[in-house]
Amino acid sequence: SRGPAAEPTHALARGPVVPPTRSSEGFLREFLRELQYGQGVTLARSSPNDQYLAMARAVRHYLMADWLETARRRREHPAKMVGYLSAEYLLGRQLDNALLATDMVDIVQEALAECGISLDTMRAQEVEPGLGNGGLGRLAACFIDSLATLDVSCVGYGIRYEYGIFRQTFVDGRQVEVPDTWLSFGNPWEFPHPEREVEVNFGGHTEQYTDEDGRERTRWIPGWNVLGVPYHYMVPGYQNGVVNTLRLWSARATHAFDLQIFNSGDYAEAVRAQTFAENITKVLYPEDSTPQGRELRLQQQYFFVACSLKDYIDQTLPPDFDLKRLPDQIIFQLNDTHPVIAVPELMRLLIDDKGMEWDEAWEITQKCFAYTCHTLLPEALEVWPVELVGRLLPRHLEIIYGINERFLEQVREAFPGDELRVRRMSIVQDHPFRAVRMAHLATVAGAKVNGVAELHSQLLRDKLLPDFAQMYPDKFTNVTNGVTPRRFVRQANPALSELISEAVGPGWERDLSRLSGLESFAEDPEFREQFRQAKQANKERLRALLLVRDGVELPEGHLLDVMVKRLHEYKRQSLKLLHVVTLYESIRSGEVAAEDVTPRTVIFGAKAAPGYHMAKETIALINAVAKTINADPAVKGRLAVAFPANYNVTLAETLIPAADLSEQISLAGMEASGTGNMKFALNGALTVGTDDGANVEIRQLVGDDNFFLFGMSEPEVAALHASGYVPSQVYADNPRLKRVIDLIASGAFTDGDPGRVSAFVDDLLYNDRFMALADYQSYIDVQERIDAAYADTEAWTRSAILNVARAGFFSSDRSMHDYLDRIWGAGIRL
Ligand code: Z16
Repeated sequence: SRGPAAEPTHALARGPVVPPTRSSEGFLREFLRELQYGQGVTLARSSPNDQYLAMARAVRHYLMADWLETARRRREHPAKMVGYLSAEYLLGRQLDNALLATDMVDIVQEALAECGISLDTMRAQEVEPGLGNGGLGRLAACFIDSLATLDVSCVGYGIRYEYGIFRQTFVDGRQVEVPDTWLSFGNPWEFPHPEREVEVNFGGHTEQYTDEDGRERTRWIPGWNVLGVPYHYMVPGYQNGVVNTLRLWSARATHAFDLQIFNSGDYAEAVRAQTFAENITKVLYPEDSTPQGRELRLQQQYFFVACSLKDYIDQTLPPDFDLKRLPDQIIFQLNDTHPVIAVPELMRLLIDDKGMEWDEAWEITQKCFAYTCHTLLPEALEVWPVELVGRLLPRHLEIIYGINERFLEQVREAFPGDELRVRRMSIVQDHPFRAVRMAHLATVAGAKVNGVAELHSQLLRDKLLPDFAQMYPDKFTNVTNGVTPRRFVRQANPALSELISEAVGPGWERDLSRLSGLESFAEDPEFREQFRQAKQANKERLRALLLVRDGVELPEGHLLDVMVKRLHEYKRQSLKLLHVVTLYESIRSGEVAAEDVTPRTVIFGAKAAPGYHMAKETIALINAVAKTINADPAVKGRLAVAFPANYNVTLAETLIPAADLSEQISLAGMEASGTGNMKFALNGALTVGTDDGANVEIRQLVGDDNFFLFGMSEPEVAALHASGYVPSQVYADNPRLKRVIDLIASGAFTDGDPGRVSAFVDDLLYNDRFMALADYQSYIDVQERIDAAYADTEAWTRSAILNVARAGFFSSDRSMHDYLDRIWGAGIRL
């Protein structure tokens, strides 16, 4: 039961939650109380960490009344809720976000100044929660931000990894991973709720039994279990008094387990069991766009969805709730296949725990889930070996078989005699090994299936899941990704934000379509000058950061050319590197005079999955090339390469606003959407890109004159594949490309050692799965056009402003409206 034992008698105890006074003195009081009573130190004796923790908690106070009020409102006026199920949330730092949401920056700055503390020092204390890999995790963070800003009822469910995405370091230019100990200095942004723990079962077997009503039923006799403890995070809307909740689960050993072993007298065994249980949420799998088929990962997936469903059904819904009405109350959005085991889990809950019949349970389940696919790489779709699922989740495997049997019956009915189709569509594959295809399960169970950009959704229908699109044409839809303008424009780019506010008036952060009001300012020379000054200020900010962060000294006055994203072959950092070496080689060989070259600094940022060999080779080569180029007086002042280690959300916030050129050069048909591409355009960088993912929509919106398109289109890629692609032929036929590859292969960048580059070079020449060589000449040509275009400062600035003016579509608020219209449906209150 909740609440006090007796009615409170004092007025203070009855009254509503009173937020602290919104003034610098009010904040100072909260801060000092937290410092003295919370941290137990005086200001004079406090460390920067003490100060940071105290001030973060003080900021938290200003959100608390809204959080409690939002929760009360949602309880008392229950509307349909979005349960966002995601194994990753790449949140980025929380302090600035909270200050912006509460509009407290000035107040806090003033209060801290009275204590001799700088807000920037406090900002720098925070270690960002890196509970995600890249695009997918950051998208989840943007979406929950937007839902709070739109006042949509949403709970984000996920995993509180003790170690997030690894910290990347370079040793002799090679990537070395260091654990991300983000919790080691304390986390002021989380609220543990051990009293809301839930039990999660694993292993064991199933058995048939006859219940009191004489019905034949199945029950699961688990082999072991763990506890899930929820940690709550505030998700504030933008200055609207709404605070939603992110609920991340942490694994603990069960008490029963402890006690049992303790009673057996084996203390060491009891501690081992504890460690075993807590391993489940120990670490984030550092894979982006490629699945890791490890047992612990399936444990993580089941762990967090089982916790989330149980929490929702048993703790969030009223006790007497009629589960037939579940689809009126909740839609679970499946962020990729990672949470798809929630489908058989809901079936199990409804049938085994709540006593429902299969057909009724299935009807409900099909209305409660929708699935977002984020990839096109066939090997990136998760499959779980039947043997593993059967051992870890025997009841779920039975249910999956049950779903599949009924589904395949429908396929046979719709397409009689087409057994090949049946095999293609089956949720359970036989070859190359027996396994559950999670994307098929999600597609069969989901009320809707969406891709993340127009092109991606089309290819999803036509290439990845064509049989399903044919059978369920109405299931498939598109929602183009978006990014939150609060973090990625307002917070990351104060200089540009001020200009925007002056031009279009305040409030654009909430309605990004209003950026179109900038359109006419592109023709105003004075505005263009101010725009350039803002870009310049951002470059200086980046310069200062890279100097202290990485000891890197950026040259001044250069075109800043930025490629930041996970290291993946399909994204083609290799192609960018070929361009860099081409520039270098053409100056060195005297083909072009150094003074005729547009000065350019190329910045890379990329983490490689620790087990991804080719990606790590590429990182080593980028660092080797950078070292050579930066030390060569022949190109000094004309070409520089920087590769700051450990690209993350925090670095992105300084890097993206400073960029002139955004590199989005994946092989067409490979990048589902991209979201970095949107952040750059919104910050006034021009894109050089292929016709891939959301680049297509960016180009359509900003216009061909303000976008540098190059490379094959997706149909051209398919045609080249079909006709047989021979990269070594491309190399042999293009003298310039040959010179560049030969230079790399000679060891010119690796102290004369060709052995250190042979894996990279051999792959390009004899494999080149993502056709970097096929797009090479087109890429070099477009980069030459870029050099010329950048020299025309006024025209470049006009294009940059038009990028900002025309990119308002890429707000994640718009994405949320699309989910509401196309997927989540009526019942969700706006
Ligand atoms: C991921 O970050 C993405 C796809 C995926 O299957 C798995 C992970 Cl961890 C990315 C896509 O590669 C990217 O194109 C897209 O913009 C992003 O997800 C968000 O949809």
